[in-house]
Amino acid sequence: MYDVPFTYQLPVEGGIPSTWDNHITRRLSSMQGQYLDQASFEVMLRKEDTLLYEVYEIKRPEAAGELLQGVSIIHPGKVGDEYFMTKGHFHKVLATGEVYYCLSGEGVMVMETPEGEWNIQEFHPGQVLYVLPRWAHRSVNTSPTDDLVFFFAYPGNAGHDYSTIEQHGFRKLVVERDGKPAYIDNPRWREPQRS
Ligand code: M6P
Ligand code: ZN
Repeated sequence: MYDVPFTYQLPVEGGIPSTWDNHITRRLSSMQGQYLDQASFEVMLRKEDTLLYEVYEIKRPEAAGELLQGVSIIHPGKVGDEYFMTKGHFHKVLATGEVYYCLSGEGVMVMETPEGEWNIQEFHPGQVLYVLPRWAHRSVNTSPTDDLVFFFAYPGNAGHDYSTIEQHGFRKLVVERDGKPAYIDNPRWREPQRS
């Protein structure tokens, strides 16, 4: 980890940064219960524990004031009709946002607040996406053929809270209908408990 300001290269082609510290890989087996079509999930998993997405992280202290950054690559594919996607998370420190810059591919970011408000934004190359504080986020690759590649940065103290999404998923699912992405209601989703 550097203790002086630094630069690195981020090639649009391929999208792997010239310097990185962690290479995280997420396979089908880590998405148990997250895809709607459980039968297709089981059939796929029996054949192969497919690589769904990868993250190249540039390590920084997990402290307020720092910015954690890196590149995510989501591979193309579907489980049943549902496109490959990240697990998705709220930030542990809810009042922290995240910025994304799409390098290549096509996809969407599915977002929602703890109150159940939802929002979906498209990713196209060259596009910046800002996830506001409090919004959970999951990226989805809607291309039948190409990787979705984007740069991200978020506050060092944000942390990841996966448990809420693991229980009920996001309110909206992104599925293929007539060869195109469509947003449908997630039958597993539950109205948040209000106190
Ligand atoms: C983005 C960032 C990372 C995150 C990655 C994978 O690139 O938000 O912090 O780890 O997506 O998403 P997830 O952690 O939800 O699997
Ligand atoms: Zn995040």
